[in-house]
Amino acid sequence: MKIKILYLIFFSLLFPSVQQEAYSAKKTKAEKLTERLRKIQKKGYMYGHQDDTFYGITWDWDLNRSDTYELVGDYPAVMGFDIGGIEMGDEKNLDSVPFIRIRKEIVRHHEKGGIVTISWHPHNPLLGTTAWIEKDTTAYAQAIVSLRALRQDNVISLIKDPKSTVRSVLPGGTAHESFRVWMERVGAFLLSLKDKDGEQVPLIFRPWHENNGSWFWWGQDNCSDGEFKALWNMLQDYVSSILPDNIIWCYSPNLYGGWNEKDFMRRYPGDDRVTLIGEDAYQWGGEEDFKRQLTADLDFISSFAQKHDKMIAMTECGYQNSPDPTWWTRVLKPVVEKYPVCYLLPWRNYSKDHFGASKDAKTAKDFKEWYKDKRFLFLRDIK
Ligand code: BMA
Repeated sequence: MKIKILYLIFFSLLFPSVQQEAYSAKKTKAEKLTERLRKIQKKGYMYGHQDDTFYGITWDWDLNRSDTYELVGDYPAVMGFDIGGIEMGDEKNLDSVPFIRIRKEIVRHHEKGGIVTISWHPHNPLLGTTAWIEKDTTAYAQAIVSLRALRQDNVISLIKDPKSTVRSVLPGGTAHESFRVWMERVGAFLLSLKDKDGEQVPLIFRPWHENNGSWFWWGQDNCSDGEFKALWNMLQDYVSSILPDNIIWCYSPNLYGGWNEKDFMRRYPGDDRVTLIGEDAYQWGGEEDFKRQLTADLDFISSFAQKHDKMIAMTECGYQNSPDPTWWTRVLKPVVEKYPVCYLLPWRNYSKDHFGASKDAKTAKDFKEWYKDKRFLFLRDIK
């Protein structure tokens, strides 16, 4: 045994590349992806886009099309996909994209050298309505009417309390068992993401996003901090039990306008549970407000990330149908450039409502200007 060890040491000293190889073979896919992101981050920041190859401003469902490619001649380095609907066993996601196609594009983007990120907008597990609280009013009212007819007063009082949904899926809750089935469906889909060699696709998973707002059933006013963390852990522990190797977990609250340690830590899942800290930051109102809030948040998040050895990204962003032709280079670029942002990912270009770059957007020329910047990275730049 001793001789064997000495022999190994001798050889690895002689051939450091062998040592290197043995070491990198031991790393998980998630660790390799993390290292890759860190390397890329030193070169610049990547462009990402949600649903890039499914539809654009003037087209739907064509194969081999991309608003990004048609504008700048390259694909986004990061592509975002949403699996909302998988929990119901649906064939299509909440935005009508067939899961078969989502799987194909994920694998394709990975095989081309791109980076994949997945979000999940699950239905309300207690009411069966959508992930959004405010969109639920009709369905909610209907549910109450039918429950009254059935004299199910105890269920009515349960669903009237917005805090009951997260509670119901936690262990011991009324919807826990059915939610386990939902998690299994998520797990089965993630498990099915394999490349042509049968290898699991490495990916960034970003559940329970924008949780500091209250528009989703897992949002700020709809569960306690402890319940939120229990929800996070339950999903992460389950998914990690079947896929321990290939997933980077990303925590991405919404634009806050001035995080501080106390507010941020309230729902932060913990250093051992998160690799990437994202923020979803759209400009909905005035430009000055947006810049001020985003700067304040990135100030905090970037220094928090540095202290906690994490990376940061703008996991959703954009200005819907920007009427301002110079929004990219005048508003977003100067803020992004000040921070070690790994990628920025404008949301989808669906019908007439678009967030990402496109030749059909008013901002086309401006985006092409930004594209020329060597630090702005697309698929070819990260291969
Ligand atoms: C939201 C909107 C919705 C969509 C959801 C998931 O921001 O774009 O229309 O269903 O994302 O993609």
